[in-house]
Amino acid sequence: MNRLGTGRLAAAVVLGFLALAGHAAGAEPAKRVFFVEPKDGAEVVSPVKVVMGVEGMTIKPSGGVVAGTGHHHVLINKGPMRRGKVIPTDRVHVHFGKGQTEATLKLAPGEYTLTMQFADGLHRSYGKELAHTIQLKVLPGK
Ligand SMILES: [Cu+2]
Repeated sequence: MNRLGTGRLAAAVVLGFLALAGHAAGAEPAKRVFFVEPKDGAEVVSPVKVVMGVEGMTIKPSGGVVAGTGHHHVLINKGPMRRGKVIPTDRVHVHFGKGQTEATLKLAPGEYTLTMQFADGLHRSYGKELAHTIQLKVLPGK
């Protein structure tokens, strides 16, 4: 009946300290955008989940222009757009003007070049410094 000293530990609560130092320490963080998913060279099936990352800039829905902010775009079978150029809206220039960082793209099977392009509130490209291009192979679905 003795259950003494069973060594049952109180739940160890680990406090996670959020490392916000990057912004507070004064070091200008490198500005970049990047595909979190899919990875360069990935082979996927449609619909393709896309996760878009950004560092050194703040996501803001389209509308007014605020320095240091913008929203993501995915350009299908295109490279980066020249800085200042307005990104068209059509089937191959997809805007995420609500500030989305995730999306699904319906793509027919084949090989693709996908470019993430960050742009300001008036959809004006930030240029190749804030772009990331990957290759993707979409395989036939089940
Ligand atoms: Cu846009």
